[in-house]
Amino acid sequence: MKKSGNLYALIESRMPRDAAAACIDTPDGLVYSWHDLRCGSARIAGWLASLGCGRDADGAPPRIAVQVEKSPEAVMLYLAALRAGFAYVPLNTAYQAAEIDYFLNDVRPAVFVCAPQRLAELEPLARQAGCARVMSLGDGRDGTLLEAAASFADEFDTVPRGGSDLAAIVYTSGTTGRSKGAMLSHRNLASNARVLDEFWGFREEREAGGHDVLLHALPIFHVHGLFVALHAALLAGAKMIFLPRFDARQVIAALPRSTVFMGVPTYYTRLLAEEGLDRHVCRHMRLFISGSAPLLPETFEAFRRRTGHTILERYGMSETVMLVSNPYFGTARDRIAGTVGVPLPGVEVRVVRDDGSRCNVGEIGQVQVRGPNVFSGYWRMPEKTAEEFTRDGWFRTGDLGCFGGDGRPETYLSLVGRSKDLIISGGYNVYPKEIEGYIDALPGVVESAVIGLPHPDYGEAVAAVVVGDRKAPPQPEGIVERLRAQIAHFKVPKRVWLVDELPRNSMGKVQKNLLRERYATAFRPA
Ligand code: MLC
Repeated sequence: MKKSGNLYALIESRMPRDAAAACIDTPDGLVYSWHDLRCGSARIAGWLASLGCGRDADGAPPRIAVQVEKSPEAVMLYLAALRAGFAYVPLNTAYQAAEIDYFLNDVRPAVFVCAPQRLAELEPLARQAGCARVMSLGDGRDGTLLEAAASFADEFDTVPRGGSDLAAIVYTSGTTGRSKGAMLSHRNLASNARVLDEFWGFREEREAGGHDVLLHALPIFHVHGLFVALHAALLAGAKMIFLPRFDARQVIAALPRSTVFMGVPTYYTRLLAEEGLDRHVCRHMRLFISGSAPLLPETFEAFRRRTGHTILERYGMSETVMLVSNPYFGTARDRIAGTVGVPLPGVEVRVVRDDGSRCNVGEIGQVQVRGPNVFSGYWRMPEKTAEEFTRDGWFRTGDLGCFGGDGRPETYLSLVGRSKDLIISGGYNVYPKEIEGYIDALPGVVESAVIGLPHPDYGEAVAAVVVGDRKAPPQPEGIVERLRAQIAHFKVPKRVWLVDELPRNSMGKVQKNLLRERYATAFRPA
């Protein structure tokens, strides 16, 4: 029989022989075994399969959109979606109704699962978007989904899928203001998970008889927490200490029982702010990984001094999962601050000039990527997809960088900026264009410019410079209040300034660089 390309088949093949072994530990003392994970996901997959949802006319598998709090049952739901052949669409728990409405109308899911307390608000939106089944799942093993799944068998024959079949759609905010769904296949996810298993030493640890324990503190609605951290643990057959959210003290309390930790730079700066972080609590750790935003060399150095551990920085994005990483094997000196490391095995990365020719060592250009990890395109946006790929099949990441330079090895990539206007706040991507659209629609606003400014906690924070109507100007507090009623709070500017006009160049383009200079020290004093 041909081997299924379903990612779950790979995950299942790696589960420890001892199915009673612990797979997930929660802070409230619950322990889920691998057997629990398999049976729980089988029951939900059984329920999903019983709905009889087929593919769309264009061959797209049915979608399941999910906006739930982090819990072991949410992991089961993700695995169940893979097993039943659905494409999984995770949604940030911070999204408000208008944002959810957009995603549901764009992705047209057959099933929508949300938190029990949001069911009354979101169910009508989902129904209007043509969604036949709206269920709830809480973080205390509550909600209608588990009730519905309870009567299904705890065995399920995973639906065979080809490697190129769609496994997940991850929404990334759009440069034009409209979010785009990055389509990831079973092969994209499986190839990346296999590569990381080797590259970050999980395999070596396993084969040497070690027992990795992943301290999982990331949200599971983004690539980092879902596909990088979760897949790493599942493929390694490693236990996870599963924290519902990042809390620096809770992480420090769990570190002595852990071997691997993954986080965004904000996690590391917050850990460093705690006295309890020292070499002793890290004594069983073998690896700290950072990604999703630039890690400042100060943080890298301070962490090394305090804990004796050298953070491994890597580079990824929703469209490509992981593409470049500092090495795990070798000496600590091989992990170089200010670089994101070398292309992962099987992944090709190039830095090119505007005319497409390759840059020299140390020369800054556009970073492009090709490989089995790279997504196939944006959900039902063929023009956008075409724009983001070169004719010879390389994906334009939108990041600017260089190989080598400043005495660094020429195989190491450093990122130095972005060609797309993007803010990364605490590891969340925020596209100024989207926020400007909301601000410009407010009464009394003539126009606005949204910028990212250095911030001690979030790395960058969202801020807005607004030109108001001279006769009836808006108040900055009023703008913030109105935005908070409409969009996820992490996207709402932390500061708003009213100005008479925005600086423009001779072409009429707003000079955001001048605004970033003018307000540079607003959050982070010089
Ligand atoms: C929360 N808030 C933020 C924020 N997170 N504001 C700006 N930026 C952020 N990142 C705001 C909330 O809106 C809220 O505002 C207030 O802070 C408190 O909310 P909270 O949920 O209690 O916040 P906190 O626990 O402090 O969260 C901060 C954080 C979190 C850093 C722990 O943002 C986080 O876990 N970030 C990780 C993001 C992540 O996983 N990124 C991976 C993307 S994948 P108010 O006004 O309501 O009080 C990717 C690809 C790759 O990029 O390579 O990995």
